[in-house]
Amino acid sequence: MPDTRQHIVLATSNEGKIRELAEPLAAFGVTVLGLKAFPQLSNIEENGATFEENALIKARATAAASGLLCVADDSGLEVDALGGAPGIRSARYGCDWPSLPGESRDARNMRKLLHVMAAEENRTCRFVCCMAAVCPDGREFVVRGLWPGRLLREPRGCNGFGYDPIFFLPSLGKSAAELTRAEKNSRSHRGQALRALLAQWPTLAQ
Ligand code: ITT
Repeated sequence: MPDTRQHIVLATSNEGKIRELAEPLAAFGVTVLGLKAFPQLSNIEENGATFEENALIKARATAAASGLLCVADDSGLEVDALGGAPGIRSARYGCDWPSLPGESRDARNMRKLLHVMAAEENRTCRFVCCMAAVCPDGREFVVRGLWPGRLLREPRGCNGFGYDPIFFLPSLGKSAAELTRAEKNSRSHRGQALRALLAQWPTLAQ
């Protein structure tokens, strides 16, 4: 049985998210377990209407099943010209498009978004991350991070995951997939949300 003070569960099966969060939390002496450690929880239905609701749904279900402090995030890309889409549907955005042979879920999502946005000049967008922590005693915390950028017209770089290769940072002249993990963490929506959560860590981990 994992030690309840030194282990937390990150309620995600997205390896990219686990990689981004495990490192900063290790500095607090905290080991991050992913959902793989709890196979009975593989199908939590994210049926909330907002990032906040979905993060809480995942964190509550995982806390109840594991008895550990659970952190979940719900995140996505909001494109202004599309009224905030794909938003909470970011992970599944391309699932109504046929896959090319060997194409990943992330690659299909980007291919659809670049096609839908092909004739659009307004390319402002932002990554949003809501992170929820649910303690074994039922206390709940929710924080949010925003990362503004512009949508590229073709993918650049091969770090990161998801929409990183088409998310451009004008101030750096690079896409998010051209940043190292540390460079991304220090700026990203998830990094901001995580820092807001860590600022409350002594209260959370009581
Ligand atoms: P879990 O629900 O298991 O955590 P998921 O990938 O389904 O994994 P979300 O529901 O939060 O996660 O969907 C987020 C999607 O938004 C993700 O799959 C990416 O397509 C995109 N996204 C979120 N954060 C991102 C980031 O830092 N870089 C690139 N794309 C990101």
